[in-house]
Amino acid sequence: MTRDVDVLVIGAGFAGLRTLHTMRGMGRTVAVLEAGDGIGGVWYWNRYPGARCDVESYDYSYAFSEELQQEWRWSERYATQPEILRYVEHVADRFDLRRDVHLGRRMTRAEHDGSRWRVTTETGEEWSGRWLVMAVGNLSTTKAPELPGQESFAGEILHTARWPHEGRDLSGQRVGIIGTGSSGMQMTPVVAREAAHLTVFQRTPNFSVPAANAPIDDATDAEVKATYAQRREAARNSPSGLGFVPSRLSALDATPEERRATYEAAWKRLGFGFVLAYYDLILDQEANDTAADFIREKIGAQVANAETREKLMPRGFPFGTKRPSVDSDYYPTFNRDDVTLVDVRTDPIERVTPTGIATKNGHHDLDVIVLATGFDAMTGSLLRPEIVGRDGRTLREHWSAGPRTYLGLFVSGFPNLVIIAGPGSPSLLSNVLLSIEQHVDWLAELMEHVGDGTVEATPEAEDRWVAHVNERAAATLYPKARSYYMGDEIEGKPRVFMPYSGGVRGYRRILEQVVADGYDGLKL
Ligand code: NA7
Repeated sequence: MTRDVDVLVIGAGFAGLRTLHTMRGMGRTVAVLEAGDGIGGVWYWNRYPGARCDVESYDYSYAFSEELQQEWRWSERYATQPEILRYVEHVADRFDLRRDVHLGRRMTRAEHDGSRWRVTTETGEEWSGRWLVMAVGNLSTTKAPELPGQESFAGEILHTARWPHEGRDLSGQRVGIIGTGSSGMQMTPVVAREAAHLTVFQRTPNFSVPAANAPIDDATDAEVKATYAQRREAARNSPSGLGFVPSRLSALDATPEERRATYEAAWKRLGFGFVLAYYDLILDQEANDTAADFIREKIGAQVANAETREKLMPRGFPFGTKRPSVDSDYYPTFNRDDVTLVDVRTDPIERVTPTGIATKNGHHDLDVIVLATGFDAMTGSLLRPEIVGRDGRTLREHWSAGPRTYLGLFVSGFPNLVIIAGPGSPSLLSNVLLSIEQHVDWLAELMEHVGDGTVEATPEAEDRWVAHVNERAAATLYPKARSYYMGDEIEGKPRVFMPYSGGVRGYRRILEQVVADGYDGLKL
């Protein structure tokens, strides 16, 4: 038996739940299919010790309900995973969302039959919807390298994004962490405090800036809430969707003393926003070098041992072009006697043994190996199921040379298929929660406009948009780094810059213009 709804949403994270709430409010029938056994998406799965958001809590939260944002009390500047999951659960209950969320349903196939999307789940259920909204997240399909000999390991191998729900006590254990992206960097200090010994296997040292995390006191909370509307408006008008005012100054126009003062202030306070300390840090190599030098100096000052310090130095790519981490005490952790750093570029992992990891230069005894190796970013969860559009063409075929979208939302040949915060939109380069809400609101308006009609991007509009996304990226330093923005995280993945780098504000103007031009680029 097929269950029919108007809007079929895939994924019950922040994007899927917001889509459900809004579309239901418009009188549409909605069903959300979620692979996991709980809601929350990335915050349901990523339960490793130390997991936290790198966007401030007040910005990484829904803006659609004034009551919600007034009544929820965040405890820290950067919320931990358990707190964010509690928030998601609260939202689901408060807006009665759960009755339309169907857990444990992984979509394996979707085919457009000329008027509806026919969806099959792993459990063999069939669903259909006039609209298919992919709210699957940018970092949700995990990447776990197959290490030679890993089946022989007598201990446990865990992935940060598939952490056991009952938790895992690491006290007294010898732990190895492979990977030093945000997950590895967040985990390292927390695990070091607990474990008997920690070995960090690093491939590329990345830039990281301090989170300057702190509890939120009542006065701050009251102040933010009294002016929340302005904060949200500032975020919508910013390049990244973060709630502070970005600089309009060039790093190269400042004197060395002025620059240092700016960087010192940014270092203490801005977290991820350090990238915006000057507007040209991501556009100009010389400007970028001034920030990169400053950060290297700061990293160096935190690490006592000269050899370890050198291994931790990010070099060879501009600051910010590979997503920087926002850390709490990552670097000083390497001053501990019970923490070892292995640089796998000079001392590569050769194999996993029953008792640990053998590298070229030695053996590391381990009870637990943690893969903090990240994700098949941006396209992984969109290409894993088979999605078949008009004329039997699959999304995999259509995207064989990299993702192709119009506005990051639509794909030509795939009527009424919508991707929330997809490739070609600000997505991972923005406060993704703000980008999600922007997409859902814009989509709601479009759906009101077309009623029972169909929407599809024209091939010309898609070509134009892909060219525009590439042109914007080419004007930045992003392509200079090997990063998941460029598809470098997976061998053989087409090397194209996937998010839209024109900024949240610029992108919003484009969306507004598309509407003003009668939904230019869309066949209605
Ligand atoms: P990331 O940022 O993709 O980091 C993955 C890390 O794992 C990175 O340091 C990789 O090194 C390393 N890695 C991946 N494969 C290997 C192998 N085979 N051997 C050694 N090291 C490897 O994922 P995260 O989960 O940390 O963070 C994801 C996002 O979550 C983050 O950007 C924030 O937006 C929040 P590499 O750099 O590829 O050399």
